[in-house]
Amino acid sequence: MEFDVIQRVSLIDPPAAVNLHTWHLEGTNLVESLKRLGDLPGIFRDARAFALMDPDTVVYRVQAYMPTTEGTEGGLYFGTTVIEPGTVGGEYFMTRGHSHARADRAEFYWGVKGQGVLLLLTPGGTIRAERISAGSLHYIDANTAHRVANTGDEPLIFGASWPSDAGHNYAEIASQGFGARVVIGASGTPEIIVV
Ligand code: M6P
Ligand code: ZN
Repeated sequence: MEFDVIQRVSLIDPPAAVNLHTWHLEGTNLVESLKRLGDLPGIFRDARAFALMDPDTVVYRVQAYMPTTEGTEGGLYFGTTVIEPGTVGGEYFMTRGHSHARADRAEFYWGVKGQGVLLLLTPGGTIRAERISAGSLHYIDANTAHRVANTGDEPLIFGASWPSDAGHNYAEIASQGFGARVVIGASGTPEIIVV
């Protein structure tokens, strides 16, 4: 069979790719950040234990594929976060945690590898916690602050996708805290304590 060719569309490779083993992103428009303990003062409860640890210790890395300018309405971003295993005085390594600058923007997280906890906090002060493991899918509702702790003994990898006009609001959590902490409990397993 023959087609009448009006125009040929060239077939190209997309500008970015995800390595499905490591979830490392490759390509263009990638933004990367690395957080060491020294970048996270005041996040963990035990300030004494924190002060005794090496501030150069890597806590987590983020890679984000940002194909549109930050603030663009209607766009999407895609990210991968790897949190190292460890604790500060028995409190698991975790992300800084944030709400969205445009608070009415939602987000997806999903577990790739390892074990963790997603803490969720509503403006009314309701705290929820979801278990993260390979394949877990987490819908972070609008107006909900979110933070992830690695509760396992290997790196925790999770993916994320959020609107390009969501932005980050770190001030809210910095001033009022998260209301809950993920710690090693008496039995040696993760416990969520309200503080
Ligand atoms: C996910 C996304 C990012 C976020 C990152 C680390 O990849 O939610 O927007 O930056 O986690 O979280 P935080 O910014 O709270 O340190
Ligand atoms: Zn977010």
